[in-house]
Amino acid sequence: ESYQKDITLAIVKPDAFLAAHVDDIRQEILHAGLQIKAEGEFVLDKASAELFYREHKNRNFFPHLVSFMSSGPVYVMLLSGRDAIKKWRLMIGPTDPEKARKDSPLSIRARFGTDNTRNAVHGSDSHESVLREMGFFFGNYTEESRTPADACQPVT
Ligand code: DGI
Repeated sequence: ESYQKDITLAIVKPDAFLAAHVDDIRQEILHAGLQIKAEGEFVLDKASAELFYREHKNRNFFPHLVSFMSSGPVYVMLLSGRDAIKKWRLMIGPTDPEKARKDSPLSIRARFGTDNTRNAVHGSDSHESVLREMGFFFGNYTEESRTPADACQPVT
């Protein structure tokens, strides 16, 4: 269904949040013709970061990833618009900012990312991920026993 391509979840990670890039990134999203349907600042505790990235739990970089993602506030946005998943993935660029600077120099990770861990932003990679991830932050998620409603503090 075309609907499946039309929402995605964007996260400004702690590095880009700390560097005050949230407003720039928000503006780029809107200029690209995507809408922001829900948004908010969150602080992930370690258990929430582990749950969010649990598909990587056996990777050697997992502890580093989890401590980074729980090191400070993140800014989460639910985006909608035609081909939102693909569009946002193109805007953010490759996972590794070094590769991004070579292959996709205008991408967000090329401009704001530092290394494989501190890569500025997240984008969902599939519709299944969108559903899981949006529930994680914005509710209506029943598959998991633990959600940010229990574990994350929205910052006001
Ligand atoms: O969807 P992406 O964020 O582009 O990439 P992913 O889902 O494969 O990995 C999720 C995050 O895990 C990624 O944004 C940064 C971290 N990561 C992935 N691969 C590596 C990595 N971190 C390190 N240090 N080394 C890696 O090879």
